[in-house]
Amino acid sequence: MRLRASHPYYAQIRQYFIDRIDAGELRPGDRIASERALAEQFGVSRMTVRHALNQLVREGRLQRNGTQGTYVAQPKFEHNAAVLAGFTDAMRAHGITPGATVLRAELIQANQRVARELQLSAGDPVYYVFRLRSANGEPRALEHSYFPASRCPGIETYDLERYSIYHLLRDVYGIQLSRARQALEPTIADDEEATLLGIDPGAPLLLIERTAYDTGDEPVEFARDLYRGDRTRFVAETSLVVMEDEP
Ligand code: 16G
Repeated sequence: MRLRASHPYYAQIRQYFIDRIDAGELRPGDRIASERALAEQFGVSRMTVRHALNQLVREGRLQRNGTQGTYVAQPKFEHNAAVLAGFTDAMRAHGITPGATVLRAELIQANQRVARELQLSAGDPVYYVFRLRSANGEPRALEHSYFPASRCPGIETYDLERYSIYHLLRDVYGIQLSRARQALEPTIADDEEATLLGIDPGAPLLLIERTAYDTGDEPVEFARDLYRGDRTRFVAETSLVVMEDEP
């Protein structure tokens, strides 16, 4: 492939790999040639090749395997944003083993934001659970969840690395979730988030804020979840809503 002088070289190399992956010529698990070989092939510096490959890694198109090389990544996991499911059930539905590491689980006082989402007063007691979630052992997401303490007393005494919180809400506390409001926005990993998720600081994350309601339409969870942008897509199916014409 000849690079055009009018466009940044790294961007053309990035596009070259995207086109070959989309065409199925490069498949998940295929090894990419070395930086040196690619630099020679394209007639550019190794720095330029590295710039393109780094971007493809951040985007989840390629994956590095330690010092062993760079490979075409597996497709991103697709979360169905239109279905109200917990992490455990969403993973199991795809034959993936979910994991949880509890980083914090404690009774705290709701701040203004948490109180507003849970229809409480600031200072009211809420359980705060901070978990690192994994899929087949690979870090995927950081979850900050808040639950009104009055609805699930003692939830922090359960082994939250073993049990799904949504299962505990249903089976122990008799809470049936019925709907959730979710907002998605892009953000980037800070140093601590990057270390926990095994990605570079500044790598893209999807922030999902979710307020989940029970069948009585009472809010029972407010969550701020950070999903790895290189491994996750959220998909929602929509249908046409016919609007009345303005008179
Ligand atoms: C999902 C929810 C999160 C909930 C968790 C429960 C989203 C964006 N977030 O990650 O709010 O706390 O599931 O998972 O869907 P669990 O039932 O496995 O504990």
